[in-house]
Amino acid sequence: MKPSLLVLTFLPFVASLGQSAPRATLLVNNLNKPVYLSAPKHSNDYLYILEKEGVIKLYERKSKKLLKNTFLDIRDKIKIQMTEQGLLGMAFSPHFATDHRFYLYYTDNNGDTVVSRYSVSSKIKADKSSEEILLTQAQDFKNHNGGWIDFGPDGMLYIGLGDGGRANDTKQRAQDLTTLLGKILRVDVSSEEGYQVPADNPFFESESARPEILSYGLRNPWRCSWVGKSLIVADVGQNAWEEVNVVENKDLFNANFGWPQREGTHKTRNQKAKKKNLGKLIEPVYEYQHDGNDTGGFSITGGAIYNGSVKELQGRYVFADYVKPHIWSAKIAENKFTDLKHHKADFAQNGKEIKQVASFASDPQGEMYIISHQGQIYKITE
Ligand SMILES: [Ca+2]
Ligand SMILES: [Ca+2]
Repeated sequence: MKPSLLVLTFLPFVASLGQSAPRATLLVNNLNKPVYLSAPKHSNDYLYILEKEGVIKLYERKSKKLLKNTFLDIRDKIKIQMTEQGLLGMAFSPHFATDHRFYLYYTDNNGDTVVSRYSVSSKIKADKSSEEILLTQAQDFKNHNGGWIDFGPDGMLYIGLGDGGRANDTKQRAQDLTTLLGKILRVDVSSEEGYQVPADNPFFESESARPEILSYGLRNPWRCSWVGKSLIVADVGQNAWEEVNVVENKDLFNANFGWPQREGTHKTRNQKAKKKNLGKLIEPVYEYQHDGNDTGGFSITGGAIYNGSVKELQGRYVFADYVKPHIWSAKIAENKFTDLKHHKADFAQNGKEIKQVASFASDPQGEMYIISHQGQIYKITE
């Protein structure tokens, strides 16, 4: 072979080194309706996998195996009558290494929302008897339960609740400041017991609003994530528009995400929705329509900014549609959402798309996982 041909032959290989396509590698199979996973900050030993019916399983990263021992089983506290109910969210204390505490969001035997605090006996065993219920919220209907909880950059616990359920926010909860439904809450859980409302919460001194409320006008925030000091909120639409919002922490205070007067950027015909609040209206940075195209879908699953080892995805927001087998990524910068890419082919398993993506989650090292409600956890790899 002539030297020049040799160079040419190797060029495509060299070029592909810089931008190899992302892949999804199956990590765990045969789970029972997984919805999320989490791990304490800085840890690298286990992934804590949430199964909706109320079990938290442990994936040991070193042995690449699911442990037989379950971390926690609270199936007796949960009764699922509809798919959006169950054990939905988990957040480890930012000081887990010293306080050994974590937080759960679930719907209970009555279908009502519970946010509670637990402590652990060891890294692989939660102390079930340690449960301290921090918050409860009666649910009107079985759907739209939200379920995201996470600590913010300010050390406060943030909690996302849906509007209670059914259609058109029929009970007008999302704009009603006397209920936690349809809201993002912000509370301080750093004390030994209970929680405090931070004095800078917008309704801290109000007598007519719940002081835990930070933002309102949400239909069913199904997965939010922090990027620096901004929160990315994916709100599930009704029958027309799915939306992504990016809001700086300071702008979340008294923010109105628009529901039920708006679905995405569009005015609804919801005549009953007379209740309104005057806070800053948040316009989504992205919305997609209910259709069968590659850019459409029927129920958004919010993701996160990818911070793992695959160069092509770094700094991009990865998200999905639950009903359609779409996984996308896009750039989000200065409130502009650009360069949408479909990863259908990249993440396919033997030619089959990953279906029913319930959540994305990242480990403390930044690698991202795709959680399929059908029972699989995939890791995004090169
Ligand atoms: Ca509900
Ligand atoms: Ca909205």
